[in-house]
Amino acid sequence: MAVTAAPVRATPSLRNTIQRGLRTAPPTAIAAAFRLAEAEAEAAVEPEFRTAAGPFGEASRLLLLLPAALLAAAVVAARRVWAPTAPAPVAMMAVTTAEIDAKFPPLKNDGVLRAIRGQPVDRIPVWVMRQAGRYLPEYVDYTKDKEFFSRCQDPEVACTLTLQPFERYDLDAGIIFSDILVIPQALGMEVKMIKGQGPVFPEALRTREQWYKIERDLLARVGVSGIPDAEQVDHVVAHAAKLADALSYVYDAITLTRTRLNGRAPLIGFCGSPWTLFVYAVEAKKTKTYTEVSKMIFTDPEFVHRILKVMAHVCAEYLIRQVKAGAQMLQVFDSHANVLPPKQWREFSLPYLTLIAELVKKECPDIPMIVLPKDAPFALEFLTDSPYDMVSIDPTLDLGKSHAKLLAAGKGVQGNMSPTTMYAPTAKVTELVTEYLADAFGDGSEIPKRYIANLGSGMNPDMDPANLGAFVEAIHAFGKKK
Ligand code: 1CP
Repeated sequence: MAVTAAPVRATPSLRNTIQRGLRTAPPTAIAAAFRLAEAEAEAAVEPEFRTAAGPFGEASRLLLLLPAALLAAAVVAARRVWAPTAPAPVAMMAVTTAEIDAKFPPLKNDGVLRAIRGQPVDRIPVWVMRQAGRYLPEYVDYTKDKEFFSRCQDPEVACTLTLQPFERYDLDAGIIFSDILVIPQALGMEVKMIKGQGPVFPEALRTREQWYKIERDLLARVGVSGIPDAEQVDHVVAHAAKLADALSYVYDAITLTRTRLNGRAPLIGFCGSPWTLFVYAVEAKKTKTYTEVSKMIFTDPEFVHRILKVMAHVCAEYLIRQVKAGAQMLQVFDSHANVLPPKQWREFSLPYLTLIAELVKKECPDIPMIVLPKDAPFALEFLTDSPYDMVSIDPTLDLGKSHAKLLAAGKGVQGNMSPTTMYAPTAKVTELVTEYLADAFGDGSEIPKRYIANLGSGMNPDMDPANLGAFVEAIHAFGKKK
């Protein structure tokens, strides 16, 4: 009888049956087990039976494959015992904001929270981006001998800087003094804030080998080693909560600041979007072309997704910890949303923004969340049915139309006066703000629902502090009977 050299293979249906039974095992382990089992079975079969169908047809083939199947199951089971698979994240008890509120002084001004929930407010609430910053002489004076990230890492300093603008303005929210780049730092990347240049990563993130090492080092921090490169990512994700411990200085700053705010206004916690953090880490310094991230998304999208997945899980855990430390609302900055064409934004940013909000809301169901897709007007329509409560819009969008659109979707709008307004003479600022609100909302006979006023990208170092005072007052005056 002619003997063919056709290798023995598990039939697809048999393979499926076993795979269904072993769904909890990682696919790579199952594939490896099958390869091993097939080789074993083939070696054990007498040569005359090694034909495509065998002398007794398909039945004998299945019979021959039984030991292979059993062996596959045994190998998978053994692997699970000897090499631990990524643990399932520990289910946490959901925490309500009321439980956290009980630990802090009562809130005297809840305007922003009421606006996010769609409750009536007696004035438009307002805060601005970079309200703690170099436009304030007291900020310059207090920080002159303190390196940028050391300010973020010292809760006393971060608290002082967050509270400084409250000495001057009747603000409706404070944002904790920190930076979006503390996450890459916490993941083990070096970030320097260089005067005149902004953030710089001395080692740009460009290769899989660099990222695998970052994952390996993160796992070593939580006592896990010996995981193959391909499987590391799931282990890192499973340990995201523990990895967020590295940012305990932010949580301490939040607790201290909320206590010292003494209920004057809610405190905002924040993080950067995974995509935005990825851009900073890969480009490494200021860029106008975004060459490196663009090359990466079009040549190795799977690798990009792997990084974004880790970032998203760590961001979510970081935000959850900020809430537990006292943050009363959260904002996610997708500051580099504009780098992506709309289709690619839907692939590389939106799913991770959504994942963050879902993970946070699972554990902190009633925490208000705002998302800022900067300079990406196309993003608005995709955020109307996202888990975010409010979208922060930039000055490229029409306030009235965006507000109506989001209101119809049960969400609110934050934004979006152009910061260039702050270069007008102080008296003119009042006029411009009144006009801008009237254009969007009419004569002011009603205070718009679900609206928080804000100022584009915020205050620049060369802006007059008096103009922010005029801005805040004019916002508050809108809709008030003269
Ligand atoms: O009041 C506040 O807003 C202070 C807290 C805060 C926030 C919310 C700071 C302090 N940074 C941020 C967020 C942040 N950081 C964003 C998102 C907001 C945005 O899109 O503008 C971004 C992109 C960063 C990264 C960053 N930090 C840059 C680069 C900006 C760019 O164009 O790429 C720079 C220059 C910084 C430094 C920084 N962070 C914060 C301040 C006050 C400063 C300026 C440095 C200083 O005043 O000493």
